[in-house]
Amino acid sequence: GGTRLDIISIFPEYFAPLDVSLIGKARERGILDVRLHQLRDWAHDVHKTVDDTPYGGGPGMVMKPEIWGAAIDTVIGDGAPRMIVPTPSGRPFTQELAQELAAEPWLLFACGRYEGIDSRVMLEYGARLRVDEVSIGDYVLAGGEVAVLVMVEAIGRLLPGVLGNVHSAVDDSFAPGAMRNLLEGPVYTKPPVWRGHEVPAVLLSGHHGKVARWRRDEALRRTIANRPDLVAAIDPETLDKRDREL
Ligand code: 6GU
Repeated sequence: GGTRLDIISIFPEYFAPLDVSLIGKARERGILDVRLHQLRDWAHDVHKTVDDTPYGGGPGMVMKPEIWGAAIDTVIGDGAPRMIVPTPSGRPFTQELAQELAAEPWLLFACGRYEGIDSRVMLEYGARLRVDEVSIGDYVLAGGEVAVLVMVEAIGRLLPGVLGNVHSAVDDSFAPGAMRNLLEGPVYTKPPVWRGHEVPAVLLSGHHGKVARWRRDEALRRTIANRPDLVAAIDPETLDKRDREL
C-alpha cells in the first residue's frame, strides 16, 4: 500500500491528531500506514524504566540503549526503513528534506524524551539504516513527539493523492519553483470591502500581468520584512530595477 510510518514513543497519545484532517483521511484511503508503538512495552522491569543517569554527570536523564534496541529490532524485523531521530541538535528540517522523506517507502521515527537517547543507538542502526538526527527549529521542546507531528504533516501533504488540489503544494513558500526563495504574499476573498478595508484594486482589475507583478512585489516586501536572511540569499540576477526600490 502507501507510505509506512512507524513511531516509537513513551507518549503515543501525543499522536491523536494523526487520526483527523488531511493525515487522517490519507490513512483511511491507504496512502499512509501509521503505526504507533509504546517504548515501555520493551521495558521489562516492574517500573518499566526507560531512562538512567548520564555518564560523566550533568542534569537530566538519558534513554537506555537496550530498550531502544529491543523496540527497533522488533519494529523493523528484516526491513530497512529510513530512521529519523528528532532532537534540537539535529540537522534542520526543511521543505527539501520533507520532499526527500516523502519519496521514501518507510520511515521510522524514534522519539526521545529527557536529555536524549544513548548515542550508541544511532551508531548501531547507522551501520544498517540511513539515520538522521533532525531539528525543527532553534528552540527546545520537552520531547520529540511534537516535532514528529510537524514532520509527518509536512511529509504527508506531499504524498500523491493527499492534497485535494494538485496545485496546492507547488507554490508554497520554500517549495522549489514558482516564486522561489520568496514568502507567499497576502491573500483576499469576498467581500470587496470589509469594515472599511478594501481589497487591492489590482486584484479586481482582471489584468493578469499586473496581478502577477503585484503578487511578486508583495511577496518580496513580506520576505524583506520577515526574513532578511532569505533576501540575502536571493540571486541579484533575478531582481529588476523596481525590485531594488522595495
Ligand atoms: Cl526535533 N526535539 C526537541 N526536543 N526539541 C526541538 C526539536 C526536536 N526541534 C527543535 N526543538
